[in-house]
Amino acid sequence: NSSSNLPERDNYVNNGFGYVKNPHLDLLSEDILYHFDLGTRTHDLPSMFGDVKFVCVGGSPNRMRDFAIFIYQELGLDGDGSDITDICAGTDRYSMYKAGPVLSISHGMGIPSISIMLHELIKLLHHAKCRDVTIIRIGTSGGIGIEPGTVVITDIAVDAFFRPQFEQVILDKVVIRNTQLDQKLAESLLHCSKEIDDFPSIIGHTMCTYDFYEGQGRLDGALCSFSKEEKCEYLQRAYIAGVRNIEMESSVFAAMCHLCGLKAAVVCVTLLDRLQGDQITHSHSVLKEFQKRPQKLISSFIKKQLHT
Ligand code: R2B
Ligand code: URA
Repeated sequence: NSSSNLPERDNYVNNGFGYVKNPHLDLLSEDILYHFDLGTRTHDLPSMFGDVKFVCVGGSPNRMRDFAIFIYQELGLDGDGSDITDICAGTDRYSMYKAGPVLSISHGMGIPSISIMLHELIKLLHHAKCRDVTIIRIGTSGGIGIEPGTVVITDIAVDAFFRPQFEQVILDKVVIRNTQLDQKLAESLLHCSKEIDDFPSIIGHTMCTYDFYEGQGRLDGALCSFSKEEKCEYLQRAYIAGVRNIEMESSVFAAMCHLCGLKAAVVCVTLLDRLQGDQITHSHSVLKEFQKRPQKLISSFIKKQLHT
């Protein structure tokens, strides 16, 4: 029933190989990746990106630049990486840096922002003929019942009702998508973090919301219509459902990567325990050190992968 709003399952045509599943793309004489300021006519994407094996994405442009410089140095590439330049300098929507086989890209905040970035990134990987790419979101989050600074490796992303799914509206239909992440990759990342042993890390469900304030049950937004008791009851239920942290991109990230056949992981540090409060009160330097934790883990994981 095409006029109903009942959830549907996806039905995609594979383009034969690679990550995109869109028959219309083959008909384009040129594909402009508008928000990256890149295109198939203006840029030689296979020579620019053909060797990419790891893509790391995170919200903030500066953090993703820092990560690119860090991984550049960790991989022992020529120089110190400080002259690394933004490949998307022609636009201020997203920033992109390349350090050998690692691409580091910012995605902004929230589902719509990361979703646009992922469409263009996945097409970029397709046009560049990349193979066997692993993609990891490194980010921040609010923890539930765990020590601030804990790194949570997501096994599955859930919505605000704790359902392991993402609802994408397409034309006037709601399409339900699977938000399962790669379990083997999550286990390897946990194993790797236990080897570093600098900070606590766990595997758990990640709740993905459409908002930072009301959407995450905060009492400190410009609007709030619920009591502290109602907030705590909701977060307790989330904990019982297996949720260990809350952020704003994991569900669409998991869903798109799953559909496109990209091996994907979400690794977020928690900045606070939401059972204790809503405001992020740690000092700038503590927060900086927390945000470095997923970077350390991913860098150690990538180094291990490249050397085996
Ligand atoms: C985590 O942190 C941001 C909000 O502060 C958001 O992008 C997210 O997922
Ligand atoms: N990011 C979020 O989305 N929520 C938090 O509580 C902290 C960071």
